[in-house]
Amino acid sequence: MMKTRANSADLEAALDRAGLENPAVREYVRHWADHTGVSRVEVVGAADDARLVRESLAAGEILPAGDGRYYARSYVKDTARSEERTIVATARPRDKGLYNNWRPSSEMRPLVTGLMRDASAGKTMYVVPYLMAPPGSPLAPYAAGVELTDHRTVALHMIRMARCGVEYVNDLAEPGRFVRGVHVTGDLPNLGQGTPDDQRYFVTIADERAILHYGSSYGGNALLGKIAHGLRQASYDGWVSEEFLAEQFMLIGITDKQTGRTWHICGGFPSASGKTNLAMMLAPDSLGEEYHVSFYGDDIAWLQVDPADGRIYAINPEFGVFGVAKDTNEVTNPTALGSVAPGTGVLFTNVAYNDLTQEVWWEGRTPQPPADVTGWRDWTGQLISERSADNAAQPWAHPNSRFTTTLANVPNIAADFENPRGVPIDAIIFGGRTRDREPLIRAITDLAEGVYDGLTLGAEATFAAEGVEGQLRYDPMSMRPFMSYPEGAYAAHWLRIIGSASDAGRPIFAHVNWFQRDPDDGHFLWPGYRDNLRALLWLMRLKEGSVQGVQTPVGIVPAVSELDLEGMSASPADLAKVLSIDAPRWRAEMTRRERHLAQFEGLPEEIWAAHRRVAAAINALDG
Ligand code: GTP
Ligand code: SPV
Ligand code: MN
Repeated sequence: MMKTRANSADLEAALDRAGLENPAVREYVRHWADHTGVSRVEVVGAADDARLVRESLAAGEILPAGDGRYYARSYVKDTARSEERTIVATARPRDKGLYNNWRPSSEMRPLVTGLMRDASAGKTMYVVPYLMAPPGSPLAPYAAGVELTDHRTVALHMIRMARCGVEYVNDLAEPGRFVRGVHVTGDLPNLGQGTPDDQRYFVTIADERAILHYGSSYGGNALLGKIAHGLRQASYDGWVSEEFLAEQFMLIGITDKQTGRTWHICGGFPSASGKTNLAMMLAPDSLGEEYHVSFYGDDIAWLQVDPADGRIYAINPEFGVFGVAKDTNEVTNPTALGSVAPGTGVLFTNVAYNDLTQEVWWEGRTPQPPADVTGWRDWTGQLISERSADNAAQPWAHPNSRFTTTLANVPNIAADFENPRGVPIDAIIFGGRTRDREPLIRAITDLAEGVYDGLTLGAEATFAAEGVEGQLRYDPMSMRPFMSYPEGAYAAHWLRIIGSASDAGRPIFAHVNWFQRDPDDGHFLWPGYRDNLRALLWLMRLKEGSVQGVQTPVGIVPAVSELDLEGMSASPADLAKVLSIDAPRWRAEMTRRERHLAQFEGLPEEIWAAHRRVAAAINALDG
């Protein structure tokens, strides 16, 4: 059957109807509508959400999951970001780093545009104008974008994850200054995912501010505002302009209810290592009278110095949460459950779903899966009751299954989360998912040692990206999958931006680890989740001078007596372990770090000096 192409009169009428006035955006839409061969074009924003939901339900693309909640399955081989297929392309070979999979744009643009030619034939192109910043932010000039997608569910996700509407691009000071994101789903069953014949390409052409993603409709592969723009493009822009940092960071406030003082902390943990959970943390019951944690962001922060007061300010450029479902329950994260309650418009992806009751379930939601399996299907759509014996032990939900909900639904959202200036940062923390060596928390006061600590952040691999779970790998500042320029320059840019804060405005650094385990029985030595607040409160007290901690070669760790442990259960032996420095393990780690850092070209001498200082101090330790 001949598929009709959008004719130019209909296209112009669609743009007019939506009030899309920016001539550069209109030209961009025309070009790609023609190139991808779509049969219709529709401009959508937040105001279209209810209608798009109705249409998606009617088409069976999403299913109802109770009142004002929705469910979708992705294609079975399309369930996580693919790091091997993700590429940063520019015209400058000197932009090549260790992790950014750099390729010349002269090679990548024709390749991907070739794959996209007529690849959306017969489909609708959803034009999604968005802003990755609170409106009026000093960083707004870097935040405008337009995603073109041929997938309606992707548009629904974008509306939840970013501020969407024509108003964000109509009045740009420079009409042509917006990120051009093209998302073409492709023929998912025939893309050879994970084989030598893989057809997928997720390319950010950073020096042209263009994003071309082909071959997926899942998460960061398809929601281009989020990590492709919010992290890869933005970190490149921040570096080239020398104005800001864009990092895979959560952002929270901790308020002392008695004094009203709020501390703001941001920090990076690799994918699926606890950012969302920390940002949604409730104070432990025993501290709930005294402290409140507020949510600003769980995945991305942009940081800039305000010369007016010399402090670092952070914004969350996002408008929603794309959170890991696994292990989310009333005990671990009641806030997350509140944010996906009836009426929130939440979209679940790849969890288990019950056809008859419209309930959803995932591993860790309850200790055991529902006893009555009637109506339950796993994330692939297979009825649990019809599973073969071989598959009986398979999880019902995909380990990277997620929920997508807007920030305003998060029960502990900060009152000032839309403040365009952002919030002043008191501390920057790094945390890996590591089963040994890394103590609960170690504070670092020296700038170069803080940046060095971020560069040597490591974590065990998770299911957020395709790959092997459990293997330790370095993930500098939790940006390894999102790095857009060379690591040496990245370190120098960090030293420059944070170093331009005034002395009084400089944040303290810390490294945290909630995931240390007993080597014998594997239990977590620290209870984690809500109790993590205790470590952060200690850090704030340290910064203010009311506790001293214990100096070690890798930073200051708490004395047990300095941690507020009221109402918490952990054995004295476990506590002692998470607060100690294991000299032999650290010595072995320093050798690995040396090899890791040596791979980075042009690493600033300050970072090497920090490494040598820490290594010498560890060598001087007993044991
Ligand atoms: P991305 O969205 O992939 O960037 O991940 P994230 O860093 O936001 O991770 P998230 O908070 O979603 O946590 C991932 C997994 O770690 C979930 O299954 C959590 O239940 C688990 N987790 C988070 N915090 C803790 C903790 O303090 N202790 C333990 N044991 N597990 C935790
Ligand atoms: C991550 O993998 O770090 C995420 C999810 O936050 S995605 O948007 O798919 O990148
Ligand atoms: Mn993330």
